[in-house]
Amino acid sequence: MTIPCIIHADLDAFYASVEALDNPLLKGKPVLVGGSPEGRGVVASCSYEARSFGVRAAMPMAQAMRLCPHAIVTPPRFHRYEEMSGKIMALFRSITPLVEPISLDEAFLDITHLGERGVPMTVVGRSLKERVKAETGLVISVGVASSKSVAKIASDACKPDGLLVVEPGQERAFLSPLPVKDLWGVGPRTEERLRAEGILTLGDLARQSDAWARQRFGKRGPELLALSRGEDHRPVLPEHEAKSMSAEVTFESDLSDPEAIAFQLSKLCLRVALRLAREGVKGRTVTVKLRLADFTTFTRSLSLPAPVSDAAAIQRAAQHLVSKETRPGRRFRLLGVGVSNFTGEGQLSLLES
Ligand code: TTP
Ligand code: MG
Repeated sequence: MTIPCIIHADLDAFYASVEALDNPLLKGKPVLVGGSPEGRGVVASCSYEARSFGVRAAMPMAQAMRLCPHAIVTPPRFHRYEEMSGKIMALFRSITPLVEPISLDEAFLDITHLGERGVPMTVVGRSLKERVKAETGLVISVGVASSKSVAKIASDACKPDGLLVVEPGQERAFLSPLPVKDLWGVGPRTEERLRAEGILTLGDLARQSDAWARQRFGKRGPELLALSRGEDHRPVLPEHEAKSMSAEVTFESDLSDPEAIAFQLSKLCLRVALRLAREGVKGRTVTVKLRLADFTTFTRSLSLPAPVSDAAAIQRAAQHLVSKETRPGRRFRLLGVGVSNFTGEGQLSLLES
């Protein structure tokens, strides 16, 4: 029987690393990416230098600055992160078509075909890390294992700049000493409930019976038990079909003038219409994405009576949504337009491709 070989790759301090890549003055320094310390901003990403002062993601920026007063704070540049993410995912896909992106900076890769050919997993992992570094300048941590769950825990455990291969048969020994919160799907509440039962490590959990787990956590209980034992048969699912098509733009300087916004919107609608035409699909839902000067981001959607694909129709709907959000003094950093809820002849070919 073939043993699956799965990689979980995750960029180290993604946003902060991209900032240091683009501005070498930030290299080796505590860097915080997020909202301003004066406002109610939080840390989205922090360099490992900042982490040594106790700074963590999702911490209020003001608190992070108290812990690390000499940190350099920079606002996020989502466009740039999306661009880098695209490069990394393309690089992953050059190794295997079976790539399942989980977020901008992490993905599962099914490399069972390389394992079958006898390529050692440490060699695959090391060469993946080297290629990412050489082609993008960024650093990834890589976990390799026989399942998604174990690979993900392995990459988390070896950060930063790590490579950890859990050999087949060693899953349970690897997981056993780790705290239960390291398991995907165990949040603070489940952790607390397990602690109340005296269960602190994955080894403690792995020793329980299915009946015990079902009684306490319902259907999810036995699933958690299986994961704690390193049993996970979920396949790596590459993205097959586009479910929406969108375009967005981050402005050089924030926009508040309704006419200037309408002009930008018209350009975005044209881009989306071109992409829909290329795929031969129409969509019934038009969505706009808006990001304010303070980084508050939200979307507004409208479902139309009939599917549309032409720029003018998309623009009418998008403009209607945006007009409700523009008001004097409100400044926008980013504008996006998307069409989804596809129907039409093209849909079949899209699904097949
Ligand atoms: P993570 O991979 O969780 O964090 P990271 O890449 O900054 O650091 P590491 O993986 O080395 O622990 O998230 C990826 C990006 O997602 C991160 O750079 C910024 C963004 N993000 C937020 O915006 N808010 C958050 O609370 C978290 C956790 C991440
Ligand atoms: Mg990361």
